Amino acid sequence: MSLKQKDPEIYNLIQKERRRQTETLDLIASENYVSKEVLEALGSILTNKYAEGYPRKRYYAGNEVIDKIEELAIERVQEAFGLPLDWHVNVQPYSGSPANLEVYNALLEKGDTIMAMNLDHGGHLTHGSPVNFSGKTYNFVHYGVSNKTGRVDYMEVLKMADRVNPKLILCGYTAYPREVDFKKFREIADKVKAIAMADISHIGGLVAAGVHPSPIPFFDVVTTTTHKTLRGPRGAIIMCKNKYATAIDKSVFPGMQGGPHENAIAAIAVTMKEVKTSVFRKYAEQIVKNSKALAHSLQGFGFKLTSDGTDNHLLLVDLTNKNIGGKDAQEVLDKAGIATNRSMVPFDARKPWDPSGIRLGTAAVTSRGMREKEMSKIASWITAVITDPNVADKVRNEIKRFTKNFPAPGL
Ligand code: DSN
Repeated sequence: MSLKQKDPEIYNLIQKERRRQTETLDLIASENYVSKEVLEALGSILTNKYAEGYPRKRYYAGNEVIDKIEELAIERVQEAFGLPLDWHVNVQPYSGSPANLEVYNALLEKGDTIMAMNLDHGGHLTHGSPVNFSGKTYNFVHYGVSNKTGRVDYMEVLKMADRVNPKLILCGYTAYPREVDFKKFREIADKVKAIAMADISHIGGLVAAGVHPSPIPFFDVVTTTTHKTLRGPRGAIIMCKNKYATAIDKSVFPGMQGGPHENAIAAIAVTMKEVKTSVFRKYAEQIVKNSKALAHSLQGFGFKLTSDGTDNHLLLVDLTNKNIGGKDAQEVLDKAGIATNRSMVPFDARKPWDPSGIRLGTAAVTSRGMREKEMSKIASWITAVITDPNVADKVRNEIKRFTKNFPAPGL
């Protein structure tokens, strides 16, 4: 029996969501469309299997095939990220938040000092927010961006590191539009003998494709989710130098997780095969071209961007000169068929529930084959809707017609 026959309620809701994803523009910087092959692996019978442990050392019977799948996923991650031989991979974290907590749990004691980016300047909840387990357990000290350039001020980071003597320096952002100088972070970490950890969840696909510099030559531990620019299933990977491998593996299982989701791990393997292709490299290059084109067009329409532009897949629009807050902007754009998310901007005078900015990303629309020309069209729709919210319904109809020419993968 099909899902449609057996559970029409859920089937119909999935169809409704499919329609929404098809007929709207997804500019949420952390979202993407997976291929139908990734979906196939994710929806496979692998979800039936318990495989607590690691390949060749499981606590349940019947894992011969599962071992091969997990080993293949690990091998493909090594190839996709060009990992040196003395690096180790764990593909079991359920998602980015557990992956980060698993690394802290492996390498730190409660109360240890970690330096990370301020959440309001583009950090993440698991980078020491006081409402998150990370902030409640460790002593996070936050650096931010310069109020002049909107970029990380490496001199300030160095001074802070000297002052607070962190055990770990974390470099990784959810709303930072500029290239990260991983070498500089390494130099700072070396000066204070800290572990250097990068969370490349947002830029993972750009790093694997060589479109953004990689932290791997300089860092000790790297985490990434697999569903943003990497365009894979929801999940995460921890990559680390061999000397941290045992502690990290133990922290993932049995420390913080039980049975790994082997259907997701198979889908990660499929993703990594896609990532290693020249088609993916071109895709990653186009993401950045599209981001720059969108930034350029929006600036032409008078929008202010933090750091004055972008080097990666995202841009952060500061709406303070536009007579609209981030919450209302997100809502009216959503009504017009443009999905974005509101975001704090550095030194924001407003609060997270209704901040001054919106964050835009080009990974998903680039997956639909859109290019620079389409970015300028999108910028003019954004401008029209922000200037006069009454045009939202008209724009929604235009976007519905427009998206027909750009079928989304997997839909
Ligand atoms: N929620 C993700 C994002 O939107 O950036 C990060 O976890």
